[in-house]
Amino acid sequence: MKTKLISAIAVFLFIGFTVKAENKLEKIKVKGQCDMCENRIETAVKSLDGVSSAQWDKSNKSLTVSYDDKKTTTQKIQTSIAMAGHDTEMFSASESGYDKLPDCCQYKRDENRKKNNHHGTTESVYKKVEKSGACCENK
Ligand SMILES: [Cu+2]
Repeated sequence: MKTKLISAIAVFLFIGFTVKAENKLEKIKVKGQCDMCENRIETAVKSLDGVSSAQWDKSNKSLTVSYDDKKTTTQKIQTSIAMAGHDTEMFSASESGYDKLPDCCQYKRDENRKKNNHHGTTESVYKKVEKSGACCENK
């Protein structure tokens, strides 16, 4: 009886570890300028379901994010960032989103940046993110 209980616990622990192992660590280039940007970017990412940590580095403009890839995707993460006004590797912020940023946050935009944002093919992701209340501006 006791051995059965112990093996049951062992199985649960094992499952626990495998679930944890599915956490994905990713580095994404995100444009930004200052500490306010850092706050804005990290808040936008952390508000998504499944994200366990987000850290944006001002000096190399790189976001390190850890997330459960069953609950969210890099597309959703980058959509959320673009919606907050910051260009990512995958998506660009809308002109109006960028213009809304305070002066100190108006980072230099890449002329060759990807022009796809939350229009066209990424529209569905955008809507999903918006419905889940991920947009930092809704808070
Ligand atoms: Cu800023």
